[in-house]
Amino acid sequence: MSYTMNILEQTIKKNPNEPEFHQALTEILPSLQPYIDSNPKIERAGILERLVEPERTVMFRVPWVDDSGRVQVNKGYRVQFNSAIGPYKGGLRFHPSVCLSIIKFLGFEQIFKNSLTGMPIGGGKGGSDFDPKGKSDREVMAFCQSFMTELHRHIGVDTDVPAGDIGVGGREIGYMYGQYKRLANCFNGVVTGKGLAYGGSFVRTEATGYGLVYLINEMLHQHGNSIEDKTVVVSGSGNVAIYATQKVQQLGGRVVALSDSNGFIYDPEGIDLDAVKEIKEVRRGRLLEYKEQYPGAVYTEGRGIWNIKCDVALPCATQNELNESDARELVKNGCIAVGEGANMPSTLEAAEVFLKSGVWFVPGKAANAGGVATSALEMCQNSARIEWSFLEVDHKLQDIMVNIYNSISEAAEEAGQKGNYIAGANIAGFKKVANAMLQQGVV
Ligand code: NDP
Ligand code: 2IT
Repeated sequence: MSYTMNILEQTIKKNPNEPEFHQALTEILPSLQPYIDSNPKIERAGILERLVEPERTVMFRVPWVDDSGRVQVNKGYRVQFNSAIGPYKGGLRFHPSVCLSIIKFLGFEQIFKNSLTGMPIGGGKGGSDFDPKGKSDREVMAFCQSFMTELHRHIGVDTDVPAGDIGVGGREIGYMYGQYKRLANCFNGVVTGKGLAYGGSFVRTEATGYGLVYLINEMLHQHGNSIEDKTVVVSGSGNVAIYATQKVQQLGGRVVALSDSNGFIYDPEGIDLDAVKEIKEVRRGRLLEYKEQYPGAVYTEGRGIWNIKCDVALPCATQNELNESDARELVKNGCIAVGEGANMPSTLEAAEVFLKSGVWFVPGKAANAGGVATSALEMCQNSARIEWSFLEVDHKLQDIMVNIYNSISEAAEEAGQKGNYIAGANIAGFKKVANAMLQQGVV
């Protein structure tokens, strides 16, 4: 059995009941074999044995008091996966589905993603099974303060720098940062995604969605095509989906559908993003409300967004939201490109369908890396105590996304798998981390 398959099998056995982590391992490890074959030092130094085991995992209790005076308790997590190339960096997710398996899959992916950005950041992820939906501002604040009361002792500007993810946006980051500052008696850049008034960076809010579209547009350009005039389906209607939609529209494409966890909206005229932003960002409402303003739009309860005909599909909601039959339907309807704004939104089988059908498929660790890359730019500005303009940060983001596309494309070609951006992203991300680990000895 090959080295990578052996590690895959052993790691799955050692970590039972972690299906999402197993899925990420299965997607990544076997694709590294060609690179490892030509670099035998990697196996001798036990790089993979070490890479699959988080350097540290913190799990803790988060007690807080709800508006009716009752004590509530949630689970808190921070998985500090790998610090070979920089301090642990990665978001915090607040969603009822959060468990160790989900945080480990996200943390493991983050190692490769962060390496691809070219910035000095290691991989980590955290979160809680807390559900911000339907909670008052005061309840969200109480939860965030309690969460940070424990987390603060494990993080630091040169140790671990959290940010947002599902269920964690500007409001939650603000409450957590306020509590950190109070406990640590220190004003620094320990979290990213901060408000512009207290150390946040321009473009961080937009970065993941914008970066996704910059990368997909670059890929289309290099194939003699572009996003202009394309019909695009975007899933989700949160941070990533909203700013991906905005960038597609700015570049002349037409987004005809968005979704949330209840259903999806189809507006053949093109989605009115201001209406969506008002519903989602201001009222924290449901996408169903879009129909009140646009009776011509069709709202469908449940799954089914991938049955809508499109040229480009951008899954931007959550893991495993696009399965094999969705992929077949997209291919049948003439979809030419898929860019993952979310982390691991396509199942292994769906990704296989895209590869076999010749659809240009860019996995999340490359396509959505603009968010964490801009977080790293926020860290730079905080350390230097300076502020770059919107245009400066936006240009840096564009350069980073073009570089990522070039490096995953070259790595795929070097591995003899031209156009396989899954293998390309995994190998390109792995190289730098493996080299750093080799140089640092057995730690
Ligand atoms: P948000 O919380 O802002 O939005 C999430 C969206 O996805 C909402 O529309 C939500 O619907 C939907 N969604 C969440 N969970 C589910 C589910 N289980 N089933 C169906 N729909 C669901 O999160 P983000 O936009 O920040 O994150 C979206 C994805 O992008 C995630 O995979 C995240 O890991 C990834 N990502 C985020 C980055 C960032 O900078 N924020 C960076 C890189 C990747 P509803 O409102 O009904 O819950
Ligand atoms: O999945 C991700 O890359 C994020 N949620 C963003 C992480 C970050 O540190 O900005």
